Amino acid sequence: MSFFRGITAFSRLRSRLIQSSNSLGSVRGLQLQSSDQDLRSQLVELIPEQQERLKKLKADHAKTQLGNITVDMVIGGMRGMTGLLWETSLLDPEEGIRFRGLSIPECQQLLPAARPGGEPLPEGLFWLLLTGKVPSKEQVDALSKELHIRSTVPDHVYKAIDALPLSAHPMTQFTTGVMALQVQSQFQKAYENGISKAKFWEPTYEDSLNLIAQLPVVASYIYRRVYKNGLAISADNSLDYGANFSRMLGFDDPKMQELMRLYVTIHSDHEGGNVSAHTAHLVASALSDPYLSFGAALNGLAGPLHGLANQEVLLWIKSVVEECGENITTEQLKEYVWKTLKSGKVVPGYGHGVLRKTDPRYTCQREFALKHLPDDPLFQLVSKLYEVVPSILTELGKVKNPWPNVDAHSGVLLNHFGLTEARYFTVLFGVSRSIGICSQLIWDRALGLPLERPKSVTMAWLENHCKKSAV
Ligand code: NMX
Ligand code: MLT
Repeated sequence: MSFFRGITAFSRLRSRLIQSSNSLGSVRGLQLQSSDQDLRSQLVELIPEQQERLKKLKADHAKTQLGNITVDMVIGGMRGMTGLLWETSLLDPEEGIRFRGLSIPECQQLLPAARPGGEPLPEGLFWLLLTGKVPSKEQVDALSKELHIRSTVPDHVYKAIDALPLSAHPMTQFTTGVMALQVQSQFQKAYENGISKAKFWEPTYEDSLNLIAQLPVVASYIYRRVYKNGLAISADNSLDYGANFSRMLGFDDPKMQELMRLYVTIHSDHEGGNVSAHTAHLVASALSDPYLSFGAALNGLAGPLHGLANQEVLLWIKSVVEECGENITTEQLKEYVWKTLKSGKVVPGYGHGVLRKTDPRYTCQREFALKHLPDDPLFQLVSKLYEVVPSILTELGKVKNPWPNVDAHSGVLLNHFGLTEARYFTVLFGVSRSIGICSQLIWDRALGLPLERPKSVTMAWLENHCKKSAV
């Protein structure tokens, strides 16, 4: 154990020395530059017009109805109840997610890529979510550089993670790392120093960029700590966000870099009502800083009905292979699915709270697999499941969406390139989700959105209300 800790400490120091060669002073330099290349300057221009837009909406339509609230919405997890303002993306039940109006295929076509015709750079998606504009390659490259400059993780963060046993779930280690990062919150300091409400968005922006920049470093530290004997790999500042994350995890294959770019792009945002985004938005409405809010979001993401489903899917697929072998017949597969359902479990990766068709995030991962790993046996099993599961879930009679979601596919792609440790998968989801959540948190503060505090009622209140309504 002490040998292990020795290696960890040495490699950690090495990676930190490389990171700290970037001075924080140059971040300020970048931010002060007012040019098209600078994300912050774009926000400075956009914020007043969006504030006016919200003011007008309030003045003209404050009492316009958005539908009726029914009892089943109150006791059924608020499904179908419109109750949140979330600017960065919108989910259509049939068509799937649009990021600032762009579908996933449109993002793949329009956002800058590292290679011609390649997958979008997640930095470009971040720019799009934050500003509503498609950035140029130069703008994205400048943002990549800025994120590198901001990526130095303080020493105490590694120590906080190291205090946990190696057996702690990677998501527990990740949330611990995020809470340790919170010590550097500029929002918290500014609030303590009496910052005016009109300026709240500025330290929120700083915290958000620092958090997004540092998460891959923390996440890969956890991966290397748990699965690779603590041998950390240093960042390469010449690489983009996705490729550098892949490198720090230990994967240099250009196809894996492309997968990471796609993965981080498509998991980033799914409008505001999903558990992680909603949690962050709620917590941030109390003026908790982005670290506190995102830490809370991660705890929701770690649940098996939400982000942990990607772990569950690969473990379940591997259990199918273990029991029935790789050349499983359709009949055997049907039997296995029924066995899962009859034992009171869900089929992971299928179903959704809002979607009513196949998730386009599933479809684009399938296209990636067809292009890069068509013969992978687990990919072929995922394809077979697509033929078998929806009709069984439909037969069950109660499942509103029998089609696959994003998590049904992600694990087999990572597994193909050597990232086989299913328990780690939700951490990757978390790194990506920071991009959507932080983009919206900046707008929450820029628009001055209030404390979130819906009304709750008791069963007795509902019974009385229904009795009175029936008269
Ligand atoms: N397997 C078995 N039963 C299911 C499934 C499934 N994949 N999906 C829904 N059901 C059941 C659900 O448990 C509920 O049963 P009961 O009335 O006995 O409680 C019934 O069908 C109705 O549920 P829905 O209204 O269709 O779904 P809901 O909106 O409540 O839940 C999920 C949505 C995503 C939680 C649910 O579909 C599920 O548990 N899926 C499997 C887990 C999963 O893949 N989660 C990842 C979602 C995406 N993400 O990344 O967050
Ligand atoms: C997500 O990406 O957050 C999931 O698909 C869950 C959801 O949208 O409710």
